[in-house]
Amino acid sequence: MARPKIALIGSGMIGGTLAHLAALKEMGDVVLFDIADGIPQGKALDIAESGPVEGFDAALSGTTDYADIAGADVCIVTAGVPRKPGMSRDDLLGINLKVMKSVGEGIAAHAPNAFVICITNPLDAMVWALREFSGLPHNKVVGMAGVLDSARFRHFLSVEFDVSMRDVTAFVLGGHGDTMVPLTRYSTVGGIPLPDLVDMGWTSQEKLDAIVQRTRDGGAEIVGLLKTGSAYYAPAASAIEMAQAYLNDQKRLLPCAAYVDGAFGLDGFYVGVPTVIGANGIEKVVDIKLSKDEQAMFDKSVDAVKGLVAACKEIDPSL
Ligand code: TXD
Repeated sequence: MARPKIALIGSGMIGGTLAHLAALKEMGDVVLFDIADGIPQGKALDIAESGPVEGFDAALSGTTDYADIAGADVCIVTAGVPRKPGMSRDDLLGINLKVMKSVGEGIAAHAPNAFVICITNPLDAMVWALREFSGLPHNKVVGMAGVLDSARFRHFLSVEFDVSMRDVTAFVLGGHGDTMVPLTRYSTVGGIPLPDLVDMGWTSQEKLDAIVQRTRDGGAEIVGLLKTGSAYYAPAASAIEMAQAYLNDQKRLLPCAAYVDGAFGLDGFYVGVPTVIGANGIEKVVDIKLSKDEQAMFDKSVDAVKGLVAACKEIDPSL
């Protein structure tokens, strides 16, 4: 049986890290695509040459021709520009929307049966635009944000509680922006919900609120430190977890920017929600009951995403 084929559309900081992780985990053969000739080919060759040392078997190649992604099982899209200090994710919309058009057409032409994971920012609008441009089924196009935002939240909590990061679970809803909604009552340490840990004196509400805010600012904190780009190790690891859930039919319950039609009172909209990912892509959107406060924060987040989608339609009336 042939190995799965993973196409990485965009071979920059996240794309290269995705290729490296996919090879190390022997997830399948990897094709790196970019418009910058030489970058995808060089990174593919360099990672391939680490194969004998790491002990993985995978065919890696780089290309600037969409024909080479033909038949990909998974496409992970990072094509576009990242933000610089002082830029918001939303500032990237104009440039990256045009990129999504060319990427969507390339995937539609050469890998229409792929599970597509969009990473490009502003994520919630770009994943919607990518789905529109590609015409792929809604359950096969998803955005990566919630897994990353939850991972950041879980990391900060594990430091606060001095427990293994593996024993912290977290739930983040809504858009991948300042309006994201970390749900503390569904986040736990070893199954103990965070509010109980506050009552047990493991932390204080003030410290918890500060951790929630640091999670919201997680991207900007790294952009401010790196100065020349944005985060790429944790974003890549997060997208790989989603790709593995699809390729191995793992039925993982993961927070993703998915197409929501009916759940959460939404009628056809991409936003961060709990999903089940398996061999059919997004197999389920988990419609949880939100408290009044949570619903208000979620609605605010949905409105922010609606604003970005409206801006996309302004720029490209074909949407
Ligand atoms: O959680 C999340 N979703 C975010 C997403 C987490 C971190 C970064 N986020 C966004 O991912 C970031 O704001 C950017 O929009 C993307 C990619 O970030 P990365 O750090 O990988 O950017 P790079 O290193 O600049 O790589 C982008 C590559 C680069 O090699 C360009 O040549 C290429 O994209 N590029 C294109 N490829 C194909 N087609 C077109 N049109 C194109 N334009 C640029």
